[in-house]
Amino acid sequence: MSPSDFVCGAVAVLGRPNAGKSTFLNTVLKQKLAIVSPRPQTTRGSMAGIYQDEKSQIVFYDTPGIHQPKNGLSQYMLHEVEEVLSGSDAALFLVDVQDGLTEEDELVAQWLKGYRGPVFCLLNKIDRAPAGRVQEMSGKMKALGNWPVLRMSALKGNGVTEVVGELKKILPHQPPLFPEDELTNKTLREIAAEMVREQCFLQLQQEIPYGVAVLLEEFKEKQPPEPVVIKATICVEKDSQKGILIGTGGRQLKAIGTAARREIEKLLERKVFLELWVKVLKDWRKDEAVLKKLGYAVPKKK
Ligand SMILES: Nc1nc2c(ncn2[C@@H]2O[C@H](COP(=O)(O)OP(=O)(O)OP(=O)(O)O)[C@@H](O)[C@H]2O)c(=O)[nH]1
Ligand SMILES: [Mg+2]
Repeated sequence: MSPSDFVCGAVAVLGRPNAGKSTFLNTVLKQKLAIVSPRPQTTRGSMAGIYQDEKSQIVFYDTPGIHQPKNGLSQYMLHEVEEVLSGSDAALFLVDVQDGLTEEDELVAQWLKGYRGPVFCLLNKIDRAPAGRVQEMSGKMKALGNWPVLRMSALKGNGVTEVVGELKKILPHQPPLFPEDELTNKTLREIAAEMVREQCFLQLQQEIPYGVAVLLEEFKEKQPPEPVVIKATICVEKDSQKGILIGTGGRQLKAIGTAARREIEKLLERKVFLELWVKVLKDWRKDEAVLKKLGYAVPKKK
């Protein structure tokens, strides 16, 4: 194969919150990297997942769900989407077929109005919708943007290979952007912190997960069979949330820690010792200085 036969490009994975973007990233990579929960706005930053085979390298960028911004954290999330979109060769617009066309889907379509690259609309969660609904959504999406429409279940894997196949037809012919064995642009430390946050999204009720941020304090790899030692602080916005997060007799925090440790152990394929602390950072989502400290600040324009 000559180098000019190699296909490589960056692909933005976009959609409203909860459409299944992070699930898609994990399925296409056959590896759990991005955190997933049934709640909208789980993902806060972009993450590259690098798909590779003999003839191609596709750098998929998972992004936060597009929504109407409410606070400093929202602004950061949307800035992450903008950055990915402006650097991508193609975009995937994921739609949840269960809910029909929503206002947020229309907002995503607005974002794509000025986009120059090719767009595919992916009707996701077809395992959850009758064929008639999928057909109806297909018509609505064509009317909205006239993009090619594909159907898939990111969760079950149906249709995912076809998406990769379609991308290979339109991505540029150029050498790989990343080294062959690279899977993501995030560090293991960053992913481990996200896995703690994921458990907060899965285990805590109501608004509490939205006010959670995780700071990784220590990540020490020792000689196996010694475990990797990870220490992290879970930050919440209010004193009352601290008590709920810890739970009676520390049970809630322990449950979060146990589940997160298991996920991190799968990722690292090693034993992990995970220690969690809880701290209150009052209304941090509205505080620019704290947002910066947590890595959620929009960079200032030069
Ligand atoms: N049944 C079904 N559920 C799915 C499918 N894809 C995703 N889900 C579920 O939908 C929920 C949201 O999935 P995510 O991958 O976190 O969605 P997201 O678009 O990344 O959401 P945000 O990060 O909040 O923007 C989770 O409960 C997933 O298990 C699918 O194809 N079928
Ligand atoms: Mg996500």
